[in-house]
Amino acid sequence: IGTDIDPALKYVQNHYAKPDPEYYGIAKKKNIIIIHLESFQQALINLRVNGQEVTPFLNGLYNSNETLSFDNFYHQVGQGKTSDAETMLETGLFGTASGTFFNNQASSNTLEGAPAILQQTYGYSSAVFHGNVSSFYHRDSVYKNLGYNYFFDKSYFNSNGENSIGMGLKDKLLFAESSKYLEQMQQPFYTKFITLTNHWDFGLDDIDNDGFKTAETPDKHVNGYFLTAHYLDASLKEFFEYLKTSGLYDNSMVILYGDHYGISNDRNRNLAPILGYNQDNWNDFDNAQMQRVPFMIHMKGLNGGIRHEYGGEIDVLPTLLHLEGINSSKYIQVGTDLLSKEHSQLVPFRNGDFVTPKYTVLKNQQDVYANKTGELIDLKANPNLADKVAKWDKQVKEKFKISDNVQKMNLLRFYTPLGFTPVDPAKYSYQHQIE
Ligand code: GP9
Ligand code: MN
Repeated sequence: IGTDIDPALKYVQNHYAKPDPEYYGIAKKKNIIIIHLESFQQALINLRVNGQEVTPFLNGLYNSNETLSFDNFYHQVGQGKTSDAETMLETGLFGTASGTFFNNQASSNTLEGAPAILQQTYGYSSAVFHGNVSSFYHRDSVYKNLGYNYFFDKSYFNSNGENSIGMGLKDKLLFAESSKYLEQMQQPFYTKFITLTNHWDFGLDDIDNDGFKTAETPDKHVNGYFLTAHYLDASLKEFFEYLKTSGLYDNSMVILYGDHYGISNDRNRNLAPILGYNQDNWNDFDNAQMQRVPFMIHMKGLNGGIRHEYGGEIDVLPTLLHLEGINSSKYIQVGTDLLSKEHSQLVPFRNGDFVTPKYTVLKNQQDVYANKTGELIDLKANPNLADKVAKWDKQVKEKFKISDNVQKMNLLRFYTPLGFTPVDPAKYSYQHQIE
């Protein structure tokens, strides 16, 4: 029957990955600052263009021993792009197979999201900062449904003239102008900064270029991508300086992630030479490799390092809850804690392709590549591997089915986790100032 939450509950129980005691609860009641790096791919990390580091600040963070950095972390968005990344991070469920969960169901479905869980468990306040209008992706109503106390959208900032580019406020201004709101928030807080300048079509005003000499490929969007990523990086440097001088740094955990690719597959050949690859041999396997995005957890005193576990955006919320010392097993979330010894390293893409530590499986199991060599494997000559691939494919389909059914049939209205109070969106109101 369509209203049955039991398969989802059973799925979550059977797939729960219990936390590593070394990390469980280490960020309890710390402020949480999530930084959504728009269109930011892992390939930018440690990359040099014309001898200059594209993202020197992020590289420093990535290589810091107070950062847990992941170098095999993939985006898992579908058509909902940014909003799918938000769906996964806030709710532990995927975006929908087609269409956009935020635009369609997220305003009316029952959600059991991160802001509500953190508020109810430890009294966190919560806010989103973003330089686009509040109606985009229906964020205005979805955030209420997630239990966000505040939404500082474009209307809170002066985005006139040179202050904006592309879809809205420039990142440096977003961070600088948000501080007056951030420092007034009741602590501990859970906040999310959704950056915007590193968004297609990667335009940057000359006044915002600090002298970075970008690539000169035949693709002006690829060239622009390095410039806007470099600008985003500088905005983060300034924000961290602010966090340190304000003292917020000392009791905050900062989580940074790239939401999805910036350069689409049909343009990757133009990117290839900059990354040191031969563009003539570029293929689907290489495209799949490019779906890696950064995931970093930074906190003063953290025992960090670069981790090689495979994972994706769906795994962030269980990871975050365990860092907070909250057992995630009573919530309907289909990912697993990246820091758990029991973490599942089978990483599905929203189109059904998937990656494991050893293989990349594309086109409905038709193309199976060995990650180490990039070679296509003949499954007919490898029946054992063929069986494994078929088994993984079943697991991927099951994971999506559980997630999709919860959203399609609004199943969380039939299941309130012990101790959780359903969110009443009517209790939230955001005053969007008129410019
Ligand atoms: C829009 C911004 C970009 O406000 O978050 O969304 P995207 O186009 O990347 O989905
Ligand atoms: Mn995006």
